[in-house]
Amino acid sequence: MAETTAIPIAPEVTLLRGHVAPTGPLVAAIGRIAAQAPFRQLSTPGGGTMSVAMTNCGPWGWHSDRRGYRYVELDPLTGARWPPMPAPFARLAREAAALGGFPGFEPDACLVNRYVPGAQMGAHRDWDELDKRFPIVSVSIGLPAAFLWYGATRRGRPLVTLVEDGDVVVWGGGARAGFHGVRKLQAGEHPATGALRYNLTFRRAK
Ligand code: MD3
Ligand code: FE
Repeated sequence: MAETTAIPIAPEVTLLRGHVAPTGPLVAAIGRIAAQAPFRQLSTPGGGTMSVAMTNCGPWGWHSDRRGYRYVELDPLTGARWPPMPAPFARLAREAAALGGFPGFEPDACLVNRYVPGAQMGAHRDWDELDKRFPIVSVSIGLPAAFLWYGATRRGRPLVTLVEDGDVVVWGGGARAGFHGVRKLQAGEHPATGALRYNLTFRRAK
């Protein structure tokens, strides 16, 4: 959708509202990924369990356990490589990054997050990637959620942006180091996903 409006929500953070429509094909592709690499709730170094369930596709997958956060080539659950990144995923990430001001983005990792009502993501920054010059592209699917943007520190009141099915957020440059999170998902029904929200996070890990 080349006609998408690019809405700057913070310096070097761009919201492409409704960029993906319909999202049904993405949901179908997520189903095929999860058939090979099931969703799981990861442990954190602090000993907690994340409320968001995750899986990955592409050469590198993000993983967390008692030992820390890192990218792995093999799914620790199955011992197999992560499912390949579907060509339409890579194309979507590349085109969205360009619209957000970051041409030439070739992701090698796609983290798939699955939120049930009550699931949330606390303030953090994405910092496990080797080269911080690459942007990050996030695609929201299904139930709406409140994105929280804290910026340079996790203190203070975040900027709140409601993200809905088909919305894409691109951030890079100085915003690459920004703290962000997702507010607790509210219950609801969405035609594409039922009672769920998915988020695809495209990154260049290595
Ligand atoms: C830009 N995932 O997996 S993308 C992650 O919805 C992660 O699952 C989030 O953060 C998710 O590491 C969202 C990141 C994000 C969050 C809030 C923002 C980007 C933002 C708020 C404003 C601008
Ligand atoms: Fe993040």
